[in-house]
Amino acid sequence: QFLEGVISHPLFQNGECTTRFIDDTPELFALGKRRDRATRLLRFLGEVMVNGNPEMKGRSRPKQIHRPLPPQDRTTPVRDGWKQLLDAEGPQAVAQAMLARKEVLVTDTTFRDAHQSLLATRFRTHDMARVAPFYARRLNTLFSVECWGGATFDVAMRFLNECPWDRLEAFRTAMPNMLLQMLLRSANGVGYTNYPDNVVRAFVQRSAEAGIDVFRIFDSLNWVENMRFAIDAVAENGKIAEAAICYTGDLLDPKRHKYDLKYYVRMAKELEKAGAHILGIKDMAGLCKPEAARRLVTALKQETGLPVHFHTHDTSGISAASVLAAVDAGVDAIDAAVDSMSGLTSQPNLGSITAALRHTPRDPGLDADALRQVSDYFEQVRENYAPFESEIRSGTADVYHHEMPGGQYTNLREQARSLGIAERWPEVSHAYAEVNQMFGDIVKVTPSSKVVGDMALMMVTAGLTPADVLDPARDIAFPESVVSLFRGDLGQTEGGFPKALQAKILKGETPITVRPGSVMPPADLEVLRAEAEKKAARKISDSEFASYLMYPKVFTDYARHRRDYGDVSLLPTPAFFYGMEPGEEISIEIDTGKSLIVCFRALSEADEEGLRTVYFELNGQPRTVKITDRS
Ligand code: 3PY
Ligand code: ZN
Repeated sequence: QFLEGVISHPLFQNGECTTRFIDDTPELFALGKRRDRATRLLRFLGEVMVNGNPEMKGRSRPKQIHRPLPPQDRTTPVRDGWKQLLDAEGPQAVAQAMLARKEVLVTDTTFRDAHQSLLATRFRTHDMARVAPFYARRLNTLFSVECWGGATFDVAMRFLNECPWDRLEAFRTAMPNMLLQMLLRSANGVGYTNYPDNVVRAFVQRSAEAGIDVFRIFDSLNWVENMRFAIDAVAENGKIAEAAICYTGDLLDPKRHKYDLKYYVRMAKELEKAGAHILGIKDMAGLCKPEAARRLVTALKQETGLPVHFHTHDTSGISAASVLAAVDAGVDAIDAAVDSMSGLTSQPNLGSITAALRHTPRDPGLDADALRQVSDYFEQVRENYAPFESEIRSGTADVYHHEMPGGQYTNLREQARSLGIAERWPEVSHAYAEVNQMFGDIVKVTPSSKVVGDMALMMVTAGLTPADVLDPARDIAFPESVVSLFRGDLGQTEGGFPKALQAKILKGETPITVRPGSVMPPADLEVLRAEAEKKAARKISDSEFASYLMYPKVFTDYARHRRDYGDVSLLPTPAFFYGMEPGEEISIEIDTGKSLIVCFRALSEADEEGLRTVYFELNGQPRTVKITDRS
């Protein structure tokens, strides 16, 4: 390709080149680099057209594929917002401004929790980044855009072959006036296990530098000891530490004493002392009924001096009532998802909540027309992800029985499906509730929820009852995640682990009762970086190193994919998942203002070596790639 560039260069063709031609003509290298990027992307498209995107295996193609156009507004200026207040005056000033405001503030969760909970976290950067500039102009009065962390980090690399940091950079550039929010699992970072303190610190620092403003920090067992370190790290970076209390059980039920109002107030006070700027109520399963929300918000507002931010899921179908009750009780901020991405296991409906509050003293004052346009856009976007939809059609009161987080519900159903027990879902969800009781009624949210899910699946597939599991005479092969939980690797549960079950699971091993980070040796960052670079076969950036620290294997696989196929996040979603139709043309913006125009022409039959030729036009020039047919 480089030679092609030399030969086709006008100076070369006119015979005007000297011996310094190559040294003096840097665009030859740029051209080569661009061609190389194009070749790799064509190879990826060819693979999808011949063998399918591996992500689509076992899933059916949507009935209709859309080419959604994001709403545009080039006239409304990008006005300063909460981001500028944070940058100029710091997190305390943001907290004070929240408390001083009469109108309720709103966080839009569409870019993170909504698709995590509805579509197995599969939204690609391409579909979100395109609408982000519209947010900056027309939805700039949102308190924040939750767009990063949680499961998005892992899924971006593992299944979408995207760099999560590139995604963050795209959001940061497009929304310079808005607070970008992430979900941080305290010592579990954005992973499923406790990391050494220096890894958590490095991760928080890199996230802050890369553009995160609000860190919603929670611990999967509500163990404040595990949250302090993350809260400190966020504050050290001048960002907002929203420390979240995970809501579980039912504080209205006089028979359930463990998670009562006193429990939540005690935890809130500990978090306030630990340096939180905002208190989050993280109702990850959507269990917080309207009256519970009213009492909880009232108590937290009375007992602490912090702004309170309410997050819930609509699994039951009545979470909007809880949000409105929280607003009535004086909550400072609420979470919702744009209409077409709301409801069921996702957040309640942003447009409807805003409409319900219009002409009331707490009217959030959002632009209804802009919300409608964004919702229309995401309606089409969502249809392109139809293979990832779950089959849930309605809200269900069953959630009060199993207490499964919205983000886990669809995943666990999918796991049950892959184990061939899809039709036994009611048994799985019942087993989940039984496991929770066996484990001592614990908080269930990533990663503790995964442990409960692993155990429930094991019991259903092995035909075990709780009595079998607890029977001292019966040998049980507990999943590794269960052993780890009872060893204390994720921290301590409220009221402690049930002793007899713990002894059975640990088989004589002594559990830890201190903060796991306090006994874990610090990671040797230099050695790990060298290891990461060796595996990636190149130098890596600080961000990529942070990815490696969270997910060594996933990052290594992602780096290999990137080397072989380039930056596939640039491809439009239909082409990425489903390939292209003959005659179809797509534009791929590889750099600001620089696009490749790719047209798919035809696909040959396999030759005797099993190779198929994919015929493209790249910027009007014919190009072919040969792909092994693995069918
Ligand atoms: C996550 O940790 O990803 C969650 O969304 C928990 O609710
Ligand atoms: Zn959530």
